[in-house]
Formats: sequence, structure tokens, C-alpha cells
Amino acid sequence: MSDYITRHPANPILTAADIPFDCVRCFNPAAERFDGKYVLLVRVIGGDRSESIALATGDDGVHFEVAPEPIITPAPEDQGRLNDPRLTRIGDTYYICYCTDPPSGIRIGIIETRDFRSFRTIYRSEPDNRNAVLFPEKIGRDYVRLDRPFTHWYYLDRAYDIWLSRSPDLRYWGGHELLLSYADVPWGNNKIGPGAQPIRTPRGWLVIYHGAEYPDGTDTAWRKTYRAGVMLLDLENPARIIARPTAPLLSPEAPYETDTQFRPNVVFPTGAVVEDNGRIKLYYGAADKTIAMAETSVEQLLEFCLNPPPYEHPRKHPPFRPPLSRHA
Ligand code: BMA
Repeated sequence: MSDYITRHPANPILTAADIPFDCVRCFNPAAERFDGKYVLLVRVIGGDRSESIALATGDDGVHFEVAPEPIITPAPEDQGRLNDPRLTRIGDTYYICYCTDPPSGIRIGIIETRDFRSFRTIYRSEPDNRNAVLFPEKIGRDYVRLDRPFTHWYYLDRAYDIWLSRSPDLRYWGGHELLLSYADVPWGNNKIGPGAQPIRTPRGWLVIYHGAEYPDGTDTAWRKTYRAGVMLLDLENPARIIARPTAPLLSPEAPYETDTQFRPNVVFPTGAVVEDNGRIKLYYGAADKTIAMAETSVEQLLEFCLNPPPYEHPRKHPPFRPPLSRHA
């Protein structure tokens, strides 16, 4: 509970028990509205560790019914790996950015659909990239996406930043610019990545992202903490950060977020639905096991960005290289 966001009392709103096919964990949902309903695309892990995406629909954004079969399954070259979808509606078309991480490399892809029945893959990146999300409209002449390429060379595999890319047609991507460096996020000394689809407001684009923090310089066991944060980007040039509170928006505290059964201390935001009155439902994976939702509003997030409260993060370990962002 904070001045800026409130967990829903029904959390977790979706668990493995709600999935009508083989599922041991479900989390990291994409979220949108379609045909008058709330739609979640849910990352599902089966008992044999297989991955697929389930379709959940509902009328109130809290209670969902899950379709009896997965609606998206990995392509043969994905070797069973397809996960962490993000949904963006542009006009009448819905675009699903997803990630695949077989041994041949971690890639992002874009699937388009108009009806959540037939799906067409329109783009696959080179390795290594993860966590892509599209802006809901063209900005200038281009479609714009945020993503998180990997920096393996030189910086000891621990320097993951958010980048911005542009495309005339969603198939060919270029104009890559660094948006935010992990080293600028005190609670993200390892990685950051874009989360939910950007939200247009009169003051700028609200972008909810995640940050991962190592307690120290090693990662031999699962000891990272994942939090959600928010920043405000310029409407015309979203590669420019207007405001970014130092404090996280949501940190793992609730029992379903700190649950030790699989990966404790994970809040992983992946989808947001904005109501006509400016209220926002933020959907996120909790402890890589269940799905939770927290409520906020455009007004609250703008207030958080533009009048940020003082915050000092108890840094557990310094970042592995200095900040690089131009606008932080
Ligand atoms: C990230 C991704 C997410 C996952 C998160 C927390 O690196 O793998 O799919 O939810 O870690 O484990």
C-alpha cells in the first residue's frame, strides 16, 4: 500500500489451479481490452517444463476465465521456449511482443492478431534481446518499441539497459537509442527492462519497467529482487526521459510476492489497462508463480513522476559499470 498504487485484495488473481490444462506455474501476463472484455495472455509452465501462452478473459479485470487449450505455443526452432508476452493495441490490431530463449539465443518476436483466434508472426530479432513492448501509436513516422538487448562482452554479463528502436512497418527495426541504463536505477544493479505497454498522457508517456537487484556480486543462488518502477517520456521524442522517481513503484512485500517456493521477491510488471476515468490496472507476475494486480491511476503516476518523494535506496552492491544514459 502506498500513495501511488494499491494491491488488489483478491490477489493473486490467477494461479496454476485456474489453468484448465497442464500448468505448474502461471505468471507475467500481457493485458489489454478486447471486445468489451479484459484479456490476459498468460505465461504457462507445464509439468514437463514446457511453455505456452493461455488466453484469459473477464468482465471486471479481477476474475478471469481461461480458455481450455493454449492459444500460442512455441515454433519448432524455439525448442519449447516462448514467454513473457506484452500486448499493445494499434488501431484494430493487437501486437504481442514475446520472448524466446532456446540455446540458440534469446530473441524477441512480434505476433499480430485481430481476434485472438488467428495469429501471425511478423518479426523475429537476432539474439540477444528480451522484454520488448510497442508504443500504442506511431510517433512521427515510425512505430516505436522499447526493448532490452544484452551486453555480454566486457562488462561481465551484467549490464542490461533499456533501449528504444523505431520501425516504418514493425518488421524492419533501426534507429536504436539507449533510453535508460541499469546503473541509473539504484534498485536495478543487475538488469532493467520495459514492462507494461506505454500509457499516453497529456504530460508524456508513462512507462512501467522492472529492475533486478543482486544482494552482492554473485548469482550462484536465486537471491535477486525484482521491483517495478515508472518513468515519464517525452510525447514527441520518447527517447527523452522527462521524469523518473528514484523510488520503485512496487516492491515485493505481499506473501504471494515473497513466496519462497520457486523465486521469492519478484514483482514483474507486464501489462496495464487504462480505464476511461484514468484508473489503471497493473498486472504482474508474482514470485514467478502467480498473477497479481495493483490499482493506480494516470494522476497518481504523474504525481509520483513529477513530484517524486525523497528516496534513498540501501544499495546492496554497486552496479558493474558506470551509468551511460543521456537523459537520466
Ligand atoms: C527475468 C525473466 C522473467 C522472470 C524474471 C524473474 O529475467 O526471466 O521471465 O519473471 O526474470 O525471475
